[in-house]
Amino acid sequence: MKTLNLILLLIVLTLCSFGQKPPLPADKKATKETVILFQSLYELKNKGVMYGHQDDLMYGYNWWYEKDRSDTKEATGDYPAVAGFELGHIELGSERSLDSVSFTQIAEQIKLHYKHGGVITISCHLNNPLTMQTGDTHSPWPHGTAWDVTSTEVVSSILPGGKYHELFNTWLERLANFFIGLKDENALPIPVIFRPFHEHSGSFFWWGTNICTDQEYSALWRYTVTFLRDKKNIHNILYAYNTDRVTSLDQYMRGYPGDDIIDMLSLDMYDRGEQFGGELDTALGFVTREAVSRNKLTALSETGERKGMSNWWSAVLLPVISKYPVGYVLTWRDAFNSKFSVSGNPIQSFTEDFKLFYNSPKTLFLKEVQNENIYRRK
Ligand code: BMA
Repeated sequence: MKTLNLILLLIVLTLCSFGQKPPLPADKKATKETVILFQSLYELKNKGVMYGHQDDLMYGYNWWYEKDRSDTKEATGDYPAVAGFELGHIELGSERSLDSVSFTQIAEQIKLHYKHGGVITISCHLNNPLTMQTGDTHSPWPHGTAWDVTSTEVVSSILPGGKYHELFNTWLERLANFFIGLKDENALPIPVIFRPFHEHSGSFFWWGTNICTDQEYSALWRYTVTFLRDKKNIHNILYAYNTDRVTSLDQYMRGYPGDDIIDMLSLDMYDRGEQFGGELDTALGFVTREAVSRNKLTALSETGERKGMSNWWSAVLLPVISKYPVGYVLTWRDAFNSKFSVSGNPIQSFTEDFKLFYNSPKTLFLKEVQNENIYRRK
């Protein structure tokens, strides 16, 4: 009898899976290429973890703007599958980002990486729209920056009805223009993963957990997406929700703007001590489970270590990320002067170990992702 029940159950499950439609992005008007990217990444996360690196294509430990150069490629012979870019200061109408990279160069590298079949992810450390207007302009850093957490009124001041709402709209217009400008050789919009207002569980940015309420945070997200998607008609963006280190799903979901807004559940977690492996294991466990149950993508969107552990890639990071369907893992930028590097990205110091990580069948770099043809090009 038991065997019969089991067989019946298997038949039902098989029939159900035949009828299952592949998941779709939150934006119902997402472009064809954006839908394809979303669905490819949804599948690929069960095959392996893509490696990503912030600003990899524009500068490295000891170089700046050299055609085709990349620290990842120098260590492994291949580019990262995921290229990370930063748009902070685009809101000000500046020509260069807060990391001194020209936006023209950023757009060019995005186009090139897309042409090569890689994935693009974009972060944005927006200035503080409220404190920027006030106070002593000679105040020391972080006055007026994303890291200025001296006021808890910032988010409410830019939402509809707030004193700086119009200013925020101007900022969103500038962001929108950048996204609209991302076109491929056939003038089709390039799909990107956008991760604004990141690390909400921390309180080190003006949108952080103790700096605004969860309702304000959610409203900020909803307003931003509605502006870009519905007002500006931009449909080539997959939106990534993100927190810093968390110890429970409840903490992770505080301020979540909703499944109709978000495409990816991502986590940032840097190695800050012995507990890291265990904490990452727990957090990736509940974040990826929740993502799969909501048909969303996943990523460990920032990680790194600063203690100088020579086998961190192979012995700490790899065993944990291999356990879960993590779409990509990204280490932060190699700031131009290595001694000044705040990225915690140990490629350069521990190249041999990074090669072990690269050679693992679990990790995917650009060539492997090209073979997967994630944009389904003919
Ligand atoms: C931070 C640091 C900063 C940088 C910012 C945006 O984590 O790397 O130096 O300005 O990211 O890229």
